[in-house]
Amino acid sequence: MAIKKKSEKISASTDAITSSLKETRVFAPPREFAKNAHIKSPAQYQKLWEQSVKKPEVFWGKQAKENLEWIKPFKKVLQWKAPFAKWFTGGKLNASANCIDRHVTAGLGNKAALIWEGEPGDSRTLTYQDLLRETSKCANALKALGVTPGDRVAIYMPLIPETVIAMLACARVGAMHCVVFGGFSSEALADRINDCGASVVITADGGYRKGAVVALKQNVDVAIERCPSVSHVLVVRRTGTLVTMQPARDHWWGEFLGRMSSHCPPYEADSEHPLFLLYTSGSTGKPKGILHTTGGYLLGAALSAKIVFDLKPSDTFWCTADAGWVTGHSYLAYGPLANGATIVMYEGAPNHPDWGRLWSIVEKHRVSILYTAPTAIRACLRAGDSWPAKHDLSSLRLLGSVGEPINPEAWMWYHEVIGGGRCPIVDTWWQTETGSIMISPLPGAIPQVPGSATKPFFGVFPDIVDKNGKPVPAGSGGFLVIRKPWPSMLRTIWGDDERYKQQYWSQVPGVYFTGDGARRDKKGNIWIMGRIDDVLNVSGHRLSTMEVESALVSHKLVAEAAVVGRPDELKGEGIVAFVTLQVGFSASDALRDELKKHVAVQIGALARPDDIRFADALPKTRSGKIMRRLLRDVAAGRNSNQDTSTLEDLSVVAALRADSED
Ligand code: 7RM
Repeated sequence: MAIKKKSEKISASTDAITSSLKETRVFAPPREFAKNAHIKSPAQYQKLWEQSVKKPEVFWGKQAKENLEWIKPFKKVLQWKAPFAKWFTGGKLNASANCIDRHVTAGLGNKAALIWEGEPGDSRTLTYQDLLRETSKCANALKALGVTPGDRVAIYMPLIPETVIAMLACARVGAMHCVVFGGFSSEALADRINDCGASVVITADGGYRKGAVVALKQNVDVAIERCPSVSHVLVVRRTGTLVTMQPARDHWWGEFLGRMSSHCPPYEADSEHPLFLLYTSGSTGKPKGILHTTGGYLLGAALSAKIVFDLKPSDTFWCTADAGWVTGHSYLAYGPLANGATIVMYEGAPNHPDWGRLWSIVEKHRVSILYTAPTAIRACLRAGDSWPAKHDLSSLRLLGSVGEPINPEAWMWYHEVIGGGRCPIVDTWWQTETGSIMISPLPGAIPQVPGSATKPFFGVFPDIVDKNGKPVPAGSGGFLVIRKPWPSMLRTIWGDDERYKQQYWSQVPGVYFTGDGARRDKKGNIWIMGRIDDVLNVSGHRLSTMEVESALVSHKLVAEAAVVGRPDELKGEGIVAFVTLQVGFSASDALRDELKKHVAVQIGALARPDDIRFADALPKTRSGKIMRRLLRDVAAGRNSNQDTSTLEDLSVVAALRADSED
């Protein structure tokens, strides 16, 4: 393996985003892996990809027939009245039947569908047969509570099997689920319930997180005081925490489902019948309810799970995402279950009781595919190699990353320390809005380059353009857009078609605007450069914050970094970096200077931070995305009126304000 790294000076540019990351290490798929993979070579990938974008309707029509079970076949693959798409019209199917019943019918009833581990160490395994019984009972319970097709059901749960069961039960009766992350406040929950008008809330008495109990039911009680649409609450007993049950409104899951039949015929949903709503925080204003529908979404999730993770019947697939995030929809639940795989699910924190937890789960359940976020990888890297070293990780054959750009240092650690140098890494770029993976190496076919998401998935036609919509040359940064509709694309923002049009289809007319910056290198590999709102403008040069962060993290003492701009009279924007250090090292003025110099050497003097602030932790959402808009306020010394409902730990911000260089 050739290890070579260099950086180049920044060149002046006004429209494009200047790129300085020059990662040149390449990891070809291991021969054995490629031999057994669904897609085995670059040529095979290239041929299929070209077919898929030249004749998308032929490609997707074939895939939909092969990968999904239809109650009634579809008549037309795509109806496209930009920007509104309808996929597989005339077809009828049920998502829960595709994820469960068809595998039971195929004789896999006794196969483990879901292996779950609670934070305290308790565990449960559900076979496909078990999943069918529990999902059917829950579906009947929803019907008994008055839920009908098209209704909305809010799910506010810890990560326990009932969360997936509840999602599948909604799909079974044709109701839309709206999963709200269990770490969100009652305020955030109420806003989302009110936006979608949910009639039922499914929750638990509590959930375990870092050894403590999160009082979920209590939050629900507070939230629905101002949610007139809610008529019933179904409560799973998880922690035994004392809760108040309001007669007629609140029901214990165990008792209520105990009275239900374990048979529930799946609702025959039109392909475009809504499947779920998932809220994402827009950069401003109220959260957006992203709408996904049945046939297209399920095909996107199922096919990408199969091809990108090279899923085989023998795999044990662990996606560490919470169900409250889109990754928990597509790759914890729908994608792998549609493929009849065995999934692993873990309730708690990665460092409970210590930093060996993830690796002990991999060892115990013989996980073969692990899919997690760079933030978790960096946290584990920071905790040190001694934790994974205590465990047998030889069951792993493939690793995945999602949520943020993965910096080359974290990539290399993941590859060597976790993957033992033998596992390909798929760096998967996608969004809540895209529903499924859009850009990623295929593990048996595409050479991986640390930090690059590499190539588009089948049927995905990305481009990188300037603000006038003109493609930028190779090597230049620009806006990432998608030129053609794809089956798992969002259909609209709930209740707001105008905002949907304006936000995603108007910035560059006629194409889908991702909001991310990216560049393509000479080999055609795509590099995601982060959200365009995060781009810095220093003396007329547009710099990607992510690249300055990557340069900081390449210093051996730095664990994690977040870079933002602050108003600067001379330069337009000055650069402020928030830095956490590796365990055992402390901040000093000397280190501050050293880090500034390090960035200047790595990228160029222009990218040298004006201010570096050391911190114990950075403010993040629970899916691990750094909340830079909050840090911009901290950097500028402003009080913040940002929406902090998605922030994991509010105290982090107070601590950052306290540590100022000036
Ligand atoms: C799946 C998910 C979407 C945003 C997206 C990007 C960032 C996600 C990667 C990535 C670089 C990746 N959905 N992002 N994956 N950036 N490389 N592999 O994260 O809706 O929660 O976020 O996340 O900015 O636009 S999301």
